[in-house]
Formats: sequence, structure tokens, C-alpha cells
Amino acid sequence: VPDHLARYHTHAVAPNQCCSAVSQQISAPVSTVWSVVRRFDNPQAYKHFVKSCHVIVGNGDVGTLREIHVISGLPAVCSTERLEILDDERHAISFSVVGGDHRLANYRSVTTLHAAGNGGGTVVVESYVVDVPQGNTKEETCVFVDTIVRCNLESLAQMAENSATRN
Ligand code: A8S
Repeated sequence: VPDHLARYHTHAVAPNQCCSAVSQQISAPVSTVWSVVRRFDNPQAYKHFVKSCHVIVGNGDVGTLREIHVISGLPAVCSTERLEILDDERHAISFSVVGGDHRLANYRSVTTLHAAGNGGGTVVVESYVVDVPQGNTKEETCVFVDTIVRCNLESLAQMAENSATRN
């Protein structure tokens, strides 16, 4: 296991929080996947629950704040998020939720990309920690968030594989 994989995906988890990770294999080079994932200003490129995103402050470096609005049908309206890590060498990005109208208080995720196989593929690992909302269990919270993250990574895979086929 690479050193930075363990480091980036080790979270301090308080008693009222839950933590999980999702991984996704993608048949496209790390550079292709990274060019999509690193764009903190453009999450809607592959996150289909995001209806719109605008940057409140910052130029894409650590500390940049964005506000996203989500599509209807979710128990959420908007979320204010801060870029915490953007590591172009190790292909790692992290953001935290700092506000908004939704139930995922103190959400923080880390996403890392890893070259896989000899065919030039990528493995994405995304882990997160979040407060368990009032009235929910840890398990319910993880099922909800895992589902969102899995959808995002499947859509990322589709996008990157399509563009890798075209090029
Ligand atoms: C991400 C991951 C998550 C986003 C969640 C889990 C969210 O944008 C959605 C629904 C919610 O209830 C919470 O990488 C929130 O974006 C789709 C608005 C934060």
C-alpha cells in the first residue's frame, strides 16, 4: 500500500460520526481522470446530483469556496464547500462541507487516483467522514452517502472511458 494512500484515507472519527470508502476501477489513464477530478469549480462535470456550482472566493487553490445547488428529490438544497487538498503530484483532492441546507454536517472527503494494471487504467479511492444526522443510524448514513459517492464515481468512469476511447 503506498504511503500516501494510508495517510490521505486515515480520518479522525468522533463518536457521533461515521466513515466509509468507495473505490472504482476506470479503464482510462490517471491523467485523463485527474483532469476531470481536479476541477473544484466544475463538479457538475461528473456529479449528476449537482445542478449548478459557483465559486464564492478563490481561484482553484486550497481555500477556494464553492456553493453547489443539487437537483430536486434529495433531502438537500445547497452546500457550501471548501477545497482542503489539491495535490497534483499524488493525484489527491479533498473538500469539506462548511455550510448549506442539507443533513450532512461536517462532511469531508478525500479522493485519490492510482495507476492500475499494465493497460493504463486507474483506480479511484474516495473516503469520507460525516456527522450522523439526528434520527439516523451510522449505517443509514453510510448507505446514503455511499450511494451518492458510488453514483459519482460510476459517472466519472463513464466520462473518462468515453474520452479515452475518442483520443
Ligand atoms: C460529493 C459527495 C456528497 C454530496 C452530497 C455525499 C450532497 O451534495 C448531495 C445530497 C445531500 O443530501 C448532501 O462528492 C449534499 O459531492 C448530493 C448536498 C452535501
